[in-house]
Amino acid sequence: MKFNWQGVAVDGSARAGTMNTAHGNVPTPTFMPVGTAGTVKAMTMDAVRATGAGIVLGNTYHLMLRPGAERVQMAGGLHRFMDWPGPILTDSGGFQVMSLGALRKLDEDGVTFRSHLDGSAHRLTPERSTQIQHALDATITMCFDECLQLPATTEAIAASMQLSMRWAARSREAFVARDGYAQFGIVQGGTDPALRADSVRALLEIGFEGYAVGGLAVGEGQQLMFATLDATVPLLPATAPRYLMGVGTPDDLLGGVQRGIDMFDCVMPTRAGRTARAYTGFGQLNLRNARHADDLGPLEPGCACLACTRHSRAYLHHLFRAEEMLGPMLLTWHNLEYYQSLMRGIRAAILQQRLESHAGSLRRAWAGSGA
Ligand code: PRF
Ligand code: ZN
Repeated sequence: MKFNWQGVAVDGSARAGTMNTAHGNVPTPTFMPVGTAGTVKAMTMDAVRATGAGIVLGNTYHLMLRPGAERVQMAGGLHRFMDWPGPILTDSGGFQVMSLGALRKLDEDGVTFRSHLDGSAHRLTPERSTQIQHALDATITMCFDECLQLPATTEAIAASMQLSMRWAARSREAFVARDGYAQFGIVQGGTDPALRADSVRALLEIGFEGYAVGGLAVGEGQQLMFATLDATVPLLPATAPRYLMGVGTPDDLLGGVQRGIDMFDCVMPTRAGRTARAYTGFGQLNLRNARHADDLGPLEPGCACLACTRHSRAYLHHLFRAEEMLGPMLLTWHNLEYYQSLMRGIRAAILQQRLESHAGSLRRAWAGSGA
């Protein structure tokens, strides 16, 4: 079978569709839980499945350092190793290496860096990153790119984007095509519309199965991020999936879908869950707060997750105060359930051509403090 994305409905710039892959089909728009080190932190894969997730993300950087890509390959690939038979997208390692700051050295050929685990020296190039992602058996492989820290001068952003485009061409050369598998190019260019357009042109010239928008959610703020999407997404082919990397809050996801994005990933729901912060339809709340100590009601009425169907806010509050590991487990489950149900609701609204009014009700409910 071929990898592809098929549109089902359009509502304004938003699209609902199906992404078909070697490891199963994914309804879009979709949110990909982050499984950095071969695990969605604090979750069993059955629990991840139960939230309705269709695809998860893995990381080249972390898995190459531990346990090692070839070891995962010997274990039958990442799908079998982590017990996720569905599609897996792996990030290329470029972004993760950059966030190490002083521990790296970048040249035309690639990046040399020191492991955050033991200080050992490693090198990533477009070729090596692509090989590692193949060894992991990633369904979707990402190009090796540089994600520049903003703010930066236009000259620095242009030079970085052009390097990423040369690396994209080398990543494509190293990609071994197989039925149902894909490689996505990554648009860079900061918040400069002209550089973004240049980057899109360069990637279209190479040709990929899908396109990601990188280099955003790096401190520029939601307004500039949305403006950059407005200038970038319409230039991408209507027939290919579009992925906004490392984004975001529920409101970011909604705004991204309204601008034509199909795929998202972010550590927010999992990381927040480990630190007692819950995402709900009525905004965020912190379960460590004393006002929950005697609240025997559910965290979020109507939520299908284990935390909400079987436990009270008082119990969740107790678990976090006592530093019991079930607290992070239950709240991660809730947050992932919230993100998946958010995407299901958005998709249903697109199918019924009522995304605008659905977005209005979501935003009003987030803003009201019914928590
Ligand atoms: N590039 C890659 N991964 C990423 C990003 C990027 O620009 C971002 C940007 N927020 C998140 N993850 N390869
Ligand atoms: Zn819940």
